[in-house]
Amino acid sequence: MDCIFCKIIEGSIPSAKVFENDRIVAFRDIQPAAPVHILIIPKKHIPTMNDVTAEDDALMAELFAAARQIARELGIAESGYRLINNVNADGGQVVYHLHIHLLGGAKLHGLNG
Ligand code: DGP
Repeated sequence: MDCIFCKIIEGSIPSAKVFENDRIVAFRDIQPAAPVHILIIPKKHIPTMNDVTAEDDALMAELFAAARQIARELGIAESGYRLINNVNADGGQVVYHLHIHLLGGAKLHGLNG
């Protein structure tokens, strides 16, 4: 499958991983938009949020649990952070493997900030 994030999961493309278990991996974004910029992804190839089904409920909850844990471990839980999921063209999605951006480490502006 020609998916860059699947290649990161299988290890054929290197990444700076900060979290991994049997279902999820998280790694540093190659084009950081903030001092802390982590991508949290399911190992299951789900192209977009539109493709999530009820059978993925536990997996989605686990993605957010991983986000909370990573934010704590990287020391930004209390100062604050932002979670973003871009969907399709108008949402700015570039990589079609579901991912949550975890951004923090500085005061973020825009989107009511
Ligand atoms: P989005 O626009 O939401 O699809 O975000 C895709 C993000 O993926 C973007 O911030 C850059 C990042 N990215 C793309 N290719 C790679 C890669 O090979 N390695 C890493 N670490 N990040 C990547």
